[in-house]
Amino acid sequence: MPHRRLKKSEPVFSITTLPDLGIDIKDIEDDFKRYYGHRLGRDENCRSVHYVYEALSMVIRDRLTERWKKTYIACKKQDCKKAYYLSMEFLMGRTLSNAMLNLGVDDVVSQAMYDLGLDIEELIDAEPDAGLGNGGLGRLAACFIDSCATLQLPVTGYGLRYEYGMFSQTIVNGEQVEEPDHWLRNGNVWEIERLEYKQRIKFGGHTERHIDKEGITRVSWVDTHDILAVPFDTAIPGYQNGTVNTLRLWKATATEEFDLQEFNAGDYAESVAAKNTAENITMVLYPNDANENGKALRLQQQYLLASASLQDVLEVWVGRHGNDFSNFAAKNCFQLNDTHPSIAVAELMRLLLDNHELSWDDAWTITRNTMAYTNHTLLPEALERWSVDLFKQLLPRLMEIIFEINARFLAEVSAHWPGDKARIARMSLIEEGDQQHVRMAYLAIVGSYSVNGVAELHSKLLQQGLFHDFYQLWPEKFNNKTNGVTPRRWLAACNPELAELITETIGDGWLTDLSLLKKLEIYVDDKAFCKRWYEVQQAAKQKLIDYKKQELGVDLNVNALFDVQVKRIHEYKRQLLNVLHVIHLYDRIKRGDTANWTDRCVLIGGKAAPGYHMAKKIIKLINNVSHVINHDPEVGNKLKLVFLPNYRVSAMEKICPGADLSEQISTAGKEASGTGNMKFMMNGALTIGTLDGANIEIREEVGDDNFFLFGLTEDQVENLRDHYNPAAIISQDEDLQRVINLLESGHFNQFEPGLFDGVIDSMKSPHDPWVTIADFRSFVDAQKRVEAAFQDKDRWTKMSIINCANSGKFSTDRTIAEYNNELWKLTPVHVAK
Ligand code: 376
Repeated sequence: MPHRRLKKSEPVFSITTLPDLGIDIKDIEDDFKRYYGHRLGRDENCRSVHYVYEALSMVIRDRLTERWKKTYIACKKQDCKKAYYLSMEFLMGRTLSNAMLNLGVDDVVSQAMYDLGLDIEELIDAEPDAGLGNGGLGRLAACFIDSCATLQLPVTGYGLRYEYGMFSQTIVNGEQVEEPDHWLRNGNVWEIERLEYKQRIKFGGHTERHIDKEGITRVSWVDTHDILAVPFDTAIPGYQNGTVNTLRLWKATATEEFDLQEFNAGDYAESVAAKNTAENITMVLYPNDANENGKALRLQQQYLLASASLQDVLEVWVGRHGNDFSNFAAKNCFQLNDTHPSIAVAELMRLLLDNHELSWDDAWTITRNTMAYTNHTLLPEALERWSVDLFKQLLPRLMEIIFEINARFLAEVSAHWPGDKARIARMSLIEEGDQQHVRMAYLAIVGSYSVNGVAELHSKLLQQGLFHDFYQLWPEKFNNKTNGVTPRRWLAACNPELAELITETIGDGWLTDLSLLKKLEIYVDDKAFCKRWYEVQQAAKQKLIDYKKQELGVDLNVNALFDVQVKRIHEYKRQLLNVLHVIHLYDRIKRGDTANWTDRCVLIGGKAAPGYHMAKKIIKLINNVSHVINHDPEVGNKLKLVFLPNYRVSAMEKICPGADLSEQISTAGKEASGTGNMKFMMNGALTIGTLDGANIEIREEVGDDNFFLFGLTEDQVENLRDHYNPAAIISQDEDLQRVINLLESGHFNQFEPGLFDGVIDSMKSPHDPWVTIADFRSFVDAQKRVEAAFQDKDRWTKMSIINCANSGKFSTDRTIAEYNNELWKLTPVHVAK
């Protein structure tokens, strides 16, 4: 055992007496040289930018670690309530530039690197993204922990340390090809492995009952195949406030005795293979946002996260309070990021009942007062269900506990609605049928004191639709927390020129109180300010153009309207509606209808789940249309369509400062919130959007005149369902007819006959859930209003300023303050800077 605890010897030193590390240019340069030369063993002849990046990162990381310890000590001293954000995904992106900004050393470090003949931008770009998430839900978790640290709230993020993150996307012959993302290949200087805090996780086996001394039935879960969860910690710095919180990610490894058993049986190879099986659990992030589910490995991942994190928290609790849990719920709370970690409800019950010998009622009271659940999607196909058979096999004790929770819950339902059999079947945690399934969302609702949606409309629809029965039973549990994004990464770091202009104009308070951006509004009539705003926007566009020229070899025109849609490829997000509009513009050029034309570059990017065939076809269609348009000399600069490959956090950091128009065009009622919409708005882009998710609140903030609204409302979409007739709509709209004809004639797939039949048929079907055809005319008209506004540069600039000025609500600082004031009730912990 290499990690035995110190027994006889006790340390006679304390690291708190260390002198603080300096942050002057000289300190940074000296430390950098020491790491580069002595630690990494490199010199000026080494041409690899990676080692330079690594040496600088170690310099920054040391300064984080210093503050990290101080935060830890301050929290411990106060014995305050803590919250834990449980999430299968933390889409962190890059760390270096954010760490420098939050430490307040970005200028000094840039200068130090410059003095050494190094370009800080190049070093920042050398870092691989930590792509440990699919999209919105994972990036939200990353923005949340940034805001928690900035608000000095004692919140720890718990997640999984996937060896392979979100796949890397390349486009071959117009099609998506997935490549594994081995992001840890060159090591990760930001993490600290903490073997001393490993946890044991059980799988398989069976349960046994016995009566203890007090005559109480106790359950043991035995003959299990255990694995170990080892934590890797990353520092999460607040914005220039001395606070550094923790993101703790678990890695699965084999237990020592598992190896020994095999060794004793004489099978060396088997034992090494067993190690591999264990490590497989955290090998790869599942790249499916929303569909395809039910894989045993995914359930193992979820349980590992829940069990390791809860045991970690309970270990600290027992270390301080022994087996006295009377205050546990007052001092701890767990926020569940969707249902993915919701097995934590049953696992906390198990640990309290079986390991700490609490009564069912006491354990249940604690559980219900510590868990809170956030829902991120209304799509029924995305609701998690696990087969009872699989559950019994992998987690027999947890299945028993879920059955018991369900029996007691259904008794409550019966008491509330006597004789209402249909309601009991609807509300049961177990879905009956050919095969029984556990409904994870219901487990999360029943086991939590709070259920929230992520935008006003979404929360309302949860209450009126998906979770209506539960809302009737416990209306007080339901609430809304509109999403946000962190303004440090999504404005200050990614758009330093705009940030600088803002700070020069209104001071730097906006970095921690984004509502102050409102002060910009009085400058919309200031000619000099508007001119600078315009110039900064043009420079940001030029930077994006240069970057894309280098990456893709495409030439884009800085005076064209940059029309951007980047997000996961999904039918409900309606990239197809965007493509229909592009084809319509192409058709107008071809028929010479170009009076008063506005040049436009349409940029579309995003990944499709590898098994989502329709989404992959949509990518292929975008690329084929792009090929035809961009190679047509008649089109020239009037119109470009570019697919941006491998969309990810670091790509968005380059894209959002250069966008004029943000496409938020989902079918109303389907996008829970959206967060890309907020990033674009903050950077001064205008939105064309439906009344969906947070778009509604964005429009409320900027006013109707500064938002390009189109499309059916959620009610109208629902009312359309039984009499939707896309064929009739097409026949009555000449423009649309021409677009469909172009598609059907094979104009974009001349050498690939029939390739897009499935895509075209889906839009033409009266059963198309996304009613793309129904919104075409209204979308085209809204795009015309966009063009009119864009042609008037002064008007557009004013609208851009107004959008940025009114983006204050969409800071995660506001979102987290609401979570804290209404749900967590933590006291900020101030740390001496
Ligand atoms: C999954 C969703 C459903 C089922 C399985 C999933 C597995 C992984 C990732 C998922 N992702 C999301 O649900 C997701 O990203 N939802 C998005 O969450 C954002 C943050 O709240 C919202 O802004 C988006 O509207 C929502 O689509």
